[in-house]
Amino acid sequence: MMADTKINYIGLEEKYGAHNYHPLPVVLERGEGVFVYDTDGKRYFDFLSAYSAVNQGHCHPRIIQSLIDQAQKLTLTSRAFHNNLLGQYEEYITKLFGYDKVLPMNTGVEGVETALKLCRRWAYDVKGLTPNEAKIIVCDGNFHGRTSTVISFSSDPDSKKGFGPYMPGFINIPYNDLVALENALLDSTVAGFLAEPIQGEAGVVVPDEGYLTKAKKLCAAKNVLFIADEIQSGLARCGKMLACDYENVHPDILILGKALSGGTLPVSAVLCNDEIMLTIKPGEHGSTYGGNPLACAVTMTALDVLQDEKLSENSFYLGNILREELNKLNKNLVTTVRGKGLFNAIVIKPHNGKDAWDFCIEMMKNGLLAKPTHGDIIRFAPPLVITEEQLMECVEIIKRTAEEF
Ligand code: IF1
Repeated sequence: MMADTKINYIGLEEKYGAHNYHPLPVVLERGEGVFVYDTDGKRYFDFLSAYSAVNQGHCHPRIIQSLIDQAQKLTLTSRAFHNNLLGQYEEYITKLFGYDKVLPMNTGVEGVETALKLCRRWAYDVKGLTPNEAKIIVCDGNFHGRTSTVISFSSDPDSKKGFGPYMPGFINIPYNDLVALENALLDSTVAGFLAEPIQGEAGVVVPDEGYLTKAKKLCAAKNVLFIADEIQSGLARCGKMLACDYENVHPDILILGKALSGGTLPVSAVLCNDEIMLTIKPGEHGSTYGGNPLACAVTMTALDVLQDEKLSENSFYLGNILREELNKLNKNLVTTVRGKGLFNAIVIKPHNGKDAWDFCIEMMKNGLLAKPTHGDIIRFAPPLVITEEQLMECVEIIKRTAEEF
C-alpha cells in the first residue's frame, strides 16, 4: 500500500512563500519541448513559454548538454578575471546583431537599467547635456521590469503604487503615437526613447506599420537614442529574429533577455556601438554573474538553436495559421485577435460572469496552459519548436473551450 506521500505543493508555497503571484492551480514537475507535465503526470501544451523565455522549447537537449558540460568545468569567475568563453560569446552576439559591443547582465530588468545608465552617461559625455538633467521618453502600457527606477515610469498602478519615491527623468507618452513622440522630442534635455517594438504585458500590442521606422527617424533628427526592449518580442518570438527586423530598424541600444538562455538561467545583454558603450569605464558598472562562463556557453548554443532550427520562420508561418484559426472563434466571446509570429493575444468578453481567468482554467482542464493579463487578455505564445500538427491540436482545444464557455 503506497503511503499517501503527496506533498501539498501549493500549501507550502502559500505558507512559506511571498504572495507576489497568483498562479493557475497546476503544479508542474517536468518539461520537454512544447509540453509540461504536472505532478500527476498530466500533459499540457505550454502556451505561455515562461513569458517567451523558452522559445527553444523546454529542456532543449543541445542547450541542456551545454549547461551540463560547462557546469562540470567552470561556472563563475567574476569579472575580476578573464575566462575563455566571454570573448567568444561577445564576438558571436555582437556580429549576429550588428553592434560593436555587448554588456552582459543577468535579468531583463538589469539589462534595461544598464541601457538607461548608458543612455544617460552618453547624454552627458557625448551629447553634452547638463549632468543630472537627461530625460528618457517611455510609453504608456510599458513593461520593462520591476526595479524601483523602472516602475517609476510604469503606467500600471499594480506595478507602481506604494513603491515611491520614484526616480525622476522620464517622460510618458502614448504608445504608437508619433505626434506625441515628436512633441516630446522638442525638449532639448531628452537623451533617449525606450520602447518595446511590440508591447508584451500590455497584451501583445502591435504598433502601426512604419511606427518603428518613423520613431527612429524622429529620434535621429534630434540626436536621441532609440532604445529597443526586445526582451520578450525578440529572439524569433514574433516571426523575425527581432521585432525591429520587420521594418529593418536598427536600434541605437538593443536589450535582450529571456530566451537568450533558452529558459535555463537568467541571461540578458545590452548591445550598442562604441560611442555609447565606451562611455562606461572600468569599475563603473557590472554584476557578480554578468558574463559568467556558464551563461556564455548556454547562450551561444541557445542562439545556434534559434538559427539551426529556423525558429523565426516557423514562428512566422505558424503565427499566421494560429491567428487565422483564432479569428474563426465566436466574436461575441473572442473580440480581438492580435500578434505577430507566435506572439499573440486574444481579448475575451466576460460571459455569464466568467472572464479570461475562467477561460484559462477551462483550457487547463483541456490540456493547454495560458495566463490571463489585465483581466480580459490571454497571451498565446507557445515554444517556437511547435509543429503545425501540434498547433492544430491546440487550436482544437481552444475552440472546444470556447464552445463550452
Ligand atoms: C513578472 C510579461 C510581465 C519584459 C520586457 C523587461 C522585462 C520583462 C518586455 C524584465 C519581463 C516578465 C516579468 C514577469 C512576468 C513577465 C511579464 F510582460 F512578460 F508578461 F511581468 F509583464 N522587458 N517580463 O516582458 O525582465 O527582469 O523579469 O527578467 O515580473 O511578473 P526580467
